[in-house]
Amino acid sequence: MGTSNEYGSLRTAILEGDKDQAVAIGEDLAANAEDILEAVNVASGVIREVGDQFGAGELFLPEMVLAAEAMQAFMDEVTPRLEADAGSAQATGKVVIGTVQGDIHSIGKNIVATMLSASGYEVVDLGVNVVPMEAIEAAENTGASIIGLSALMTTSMPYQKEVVDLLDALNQRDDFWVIVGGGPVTREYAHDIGSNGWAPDAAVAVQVCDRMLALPTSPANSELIYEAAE
Ligand code: B12
Repeated sequence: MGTSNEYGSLRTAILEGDKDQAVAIGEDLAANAEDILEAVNVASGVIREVGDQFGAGELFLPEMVLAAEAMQAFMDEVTPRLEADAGSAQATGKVVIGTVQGDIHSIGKNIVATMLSASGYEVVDLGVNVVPMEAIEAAENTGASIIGLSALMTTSMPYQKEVVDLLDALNQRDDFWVIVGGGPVTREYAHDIGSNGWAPDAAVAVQVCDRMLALPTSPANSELIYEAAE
């Protein structure tokens, strides 16, 4: 476990946008933390705090940018350890994942991609600002069975729906499992837009993908999967 002191320093480093300090703490936690996912969850909580302060007008865009850079620098340090710890499963399926159109938030999507690939999935990361048709074509061209869509803004969430609608319109709804997530994306929303899966974090995302692929039903006929099997 990282010490609460170290988590305190990590919090300060991200809040203050201190990249060097975030890298130093990341290095140390990558080498010594017992549970690296716990450290990632702490950092994720801090960057959300920054978002809340931004939303409340208590800090401004340049500060949010610096905090995000510190968070990203921290993630760069700990990602290899995250991969190593989750790793060693056999390949189970192929996923294309991206952040939807109009949205450039990548941190959470990257964590999900890392956890999936460390858990044995072949992951094709389409990056950010992915238009609906691009996601579908990429899934087709790579032979993926799952399309993962991240949205961090209320204004970009409708593009998750658009992917599902397009699959319907193209008569391809049964070809791919769709899983959605990201800060404002609720389980209810995922259900309402006809997604197959939803997860609040990366660990659950892996479990939901495992469950979707094990289902006897086809995507068009499945209920929303949103948690690990009991
Ligand atoms: C960091 C950040 C940024 C960084 C992004 C850096 C980067 N490379 O990603 C920067 C500074 C660049 C940025 C820019 C902007 N941002 Co911003 N940003 C954030 C912030 C603070 C944190 C997001 C984050 O990284 N969270 C940490 C990660 C780990 O959590 P997560 O993304 O939720 O991911 C986890 C789960 O959701 C889930 N998950 C995520 N994706 C997926 C996908 C699948 C398939 C599954 C199953 C699960 C899953 O698993 C993840 C891991 O556990 C949020 C605040 C917030 N509460 O989200 C605002 C926030 C999202 N941003 C916001 C805004 C407004 C903007 C800007 C428009 C600001 C501006 N005026 O320019 C621009 C957006 C430009 C654009 N077109 O996209 C608003 C959005 C409001 C809205 N409309 O909904 C927020 C909510 C801040 C706020 N309170 O106002 N931002």
